[in-house]
Amino acid sequence: FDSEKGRRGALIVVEGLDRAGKSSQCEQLLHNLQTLGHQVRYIRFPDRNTPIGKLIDGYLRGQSHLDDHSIHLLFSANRWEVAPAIQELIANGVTVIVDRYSYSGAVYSAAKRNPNLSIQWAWQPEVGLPRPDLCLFLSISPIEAAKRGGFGLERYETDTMQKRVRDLFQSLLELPHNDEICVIDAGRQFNEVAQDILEPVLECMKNVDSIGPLRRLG
Ligand code: Z5A
Ligand code: MG
Repeated sequence: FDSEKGRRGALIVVEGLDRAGKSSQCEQLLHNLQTLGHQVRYIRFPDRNTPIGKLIDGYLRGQSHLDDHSIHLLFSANRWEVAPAIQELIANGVTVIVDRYSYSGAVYSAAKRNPNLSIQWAWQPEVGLPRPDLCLFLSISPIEAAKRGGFGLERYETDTMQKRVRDLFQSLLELPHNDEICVIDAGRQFNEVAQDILEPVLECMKNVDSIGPLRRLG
């Protein structure tokens, strides 16, 4: 459909706080775009199925211990191993929806407050990865998030970590160069949130030619 028009795909990232509904909204967005006839793929990070992803999964479940820098670089490596496939899909006119990306990568590691692991350090391995054309940030209050299922099972799911992550994401959103970020109030009804996501995504896909070729994170 899109490739007939010779248009590249768009790189759409969905980021946000825990239990904001990222994964369920990504599935819904995939469905909505496919129904409209677009070529779309859905990718999530961490991708727990690759050899690197399996190490990350064991760590998150508390089955292994890794140095903070080491696990940080594994999360980044997990993105780098998928980056060529993302680039190829985009070049072939396929829009790629990505569930969590470099922003989660930098923020969760920095939230550990390891004195030798600043957010600046944490960002460096992300430099050069495909840059999102649009990043939807799903925002939710701690009270709303706590009402949703499955909390407290993995390593970072503690109140202290969640608060720090919230503050760090907030400071990232306030940086002036992040013009591709669109904040969505994810504490509402599922369908309302889905509609709020679909509009800017369709707009981005339509205007992707004016952005030019896929950019890289700087
Ligand atoms: N991490 C990292 O440290 N470094 C990195 O580079 C990356 C990640 C990429 C695992 O990630 C951990 O890895 C994560 C960050 C860290 N640590 N923490 N904490 P993950 O993506 O695998 O985490 P997850 O298990 O998928 O949880 P999540 O992403 O936080 O959840 P979500 O995707 O945002 O929400 P959901 O699964 O779609 O929905 C949660 C529940 O809420 C579910 O029962 C839904 O049915 C319900 N829901 C969704 N929307 C609504 C609305 N609108 N109303 C009511 N209920 C709703
Ligand atoms: Mg998720």
